[in-house]
Amino acid sequence: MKELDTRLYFITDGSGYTQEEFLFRVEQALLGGVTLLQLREKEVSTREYIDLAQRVHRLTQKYRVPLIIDDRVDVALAVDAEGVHVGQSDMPVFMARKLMGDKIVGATAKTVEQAKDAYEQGADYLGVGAIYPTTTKVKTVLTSTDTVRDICRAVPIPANAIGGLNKDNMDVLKGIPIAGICAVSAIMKAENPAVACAQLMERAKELGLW
Ligand code: TZP
Ligand code: MG
Repeated sequence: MKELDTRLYFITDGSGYTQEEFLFRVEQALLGGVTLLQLREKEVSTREYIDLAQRVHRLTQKYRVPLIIDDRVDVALAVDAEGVHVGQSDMPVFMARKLMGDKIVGATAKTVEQAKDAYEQGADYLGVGAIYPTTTKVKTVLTSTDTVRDICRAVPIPANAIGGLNKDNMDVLKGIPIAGICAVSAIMKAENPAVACAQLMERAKELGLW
């Protein structure tokens, strides 16, 4: 299994920000201690996605944080990102694995069956959720914390909880052997992303999440 620190997995959403503001927030989050970063931009052209991914990659390299590209294996390979994340309606995990070689391949799982399937196809980690309703652009259904626990027990790879999580509602994860949490809004929309990251880490520590 890969050495992968998924404790504080920041997923981007640049909507509403200029590129300058966006990159500033990404760097603040890196300074705040995110351990893994996913570029997830839905409404940009391929050229813009590559351009942005290169800029973000320069930042993640500076802070030695692996960069994961959402959905787009071609973009991940083009910018030599450290990995890709595929959802249930994206490229199947085994194909992404074949194309990505030894790089990181993450997958979304909402059920134990999907989790086992992703693991067997070669996923390195799982994103499990949504734990809470989310306003981040995503078509998703809620996943119970019991399912999160069952998934953690069913597969040997790290599983992260995702969806509507913030420092004030993470307590529902207490006692569940997740490897980390994923957050978009709690970091992206925070007044100060660096402070928000530090607070998320602090709260996770208080709750003994990892
Ligand atoms: N997958 C399940 S929920 C979600 C994704 C990408 C969005 C999470 O965003 P937020 O803002 O942390 O709720
Ligand atoms: Mg996707």
